[in-house]
Amino acid sequence: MAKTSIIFDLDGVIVDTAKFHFLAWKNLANSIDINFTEQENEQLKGVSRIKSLEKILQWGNKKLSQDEFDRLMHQKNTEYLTFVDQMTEDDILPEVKPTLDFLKSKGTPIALGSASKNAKRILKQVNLTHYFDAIVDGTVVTKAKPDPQVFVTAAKQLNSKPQNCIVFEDSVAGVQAANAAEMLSVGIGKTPVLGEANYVFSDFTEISQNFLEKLLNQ
Ligand code: B16
Ligand code: MG
Repeated sequence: MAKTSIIFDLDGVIVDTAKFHFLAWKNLANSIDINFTEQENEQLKGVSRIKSLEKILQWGNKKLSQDEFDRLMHQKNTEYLTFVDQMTEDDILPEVKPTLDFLKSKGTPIALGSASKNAKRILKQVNLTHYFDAIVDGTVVTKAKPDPQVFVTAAKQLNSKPQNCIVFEDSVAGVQAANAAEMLSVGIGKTPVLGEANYVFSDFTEISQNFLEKLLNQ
């Protein structure tokens, strides 16, 4: 039987950096007189930095020169990184580390599939880098989720066929990307939002070793 590989999204699955993205985007939007709510932030989950700023400008009905656009992207990321650089292992979401330990103990190939250009910095900050056999992030991918590129690339790097990969994702676009890659998708979040996933759990405290074992053996 072919070995099952697991691909983890980062933000919202391994760590909750969404709250830092929200603060940094809110400050930036407010600085150019655009109101920015938590509901709007939901729509930025899994979305690249460029696309996020494009959406915020659209909501605020604003057009900017390329120079100004680049300057604001840089400003947002600088503020975001001040939060990231204060993260510790305590910021790893509940039961994620035991899950990684369990998968390692079974010899499961593990990859990261994230839209973030800061993914490696975040994994290092919370001491999780050594769990990953492949890291595919926003510095590598050219097509944003829901395009399957990020997960297809991760599978290739693990020498796995897509049909043997399972993706853990918290965003709608990410679940769609996993489905488009013909991988089994496990949504982390709320069922009404992630209804397209094969399975949905609120978080890793709801995922038993029994269930993981079944996934690995199917
Ligand atoms: P950066 P994921 C995504 O991470 C975030 O969900 C999304 O809100 C963010 O805009 C994107 O990364 C890009 O992040 O600005 O750090 O390059 O969920 O794909 O791990
Ligand atoms: Mg995510």
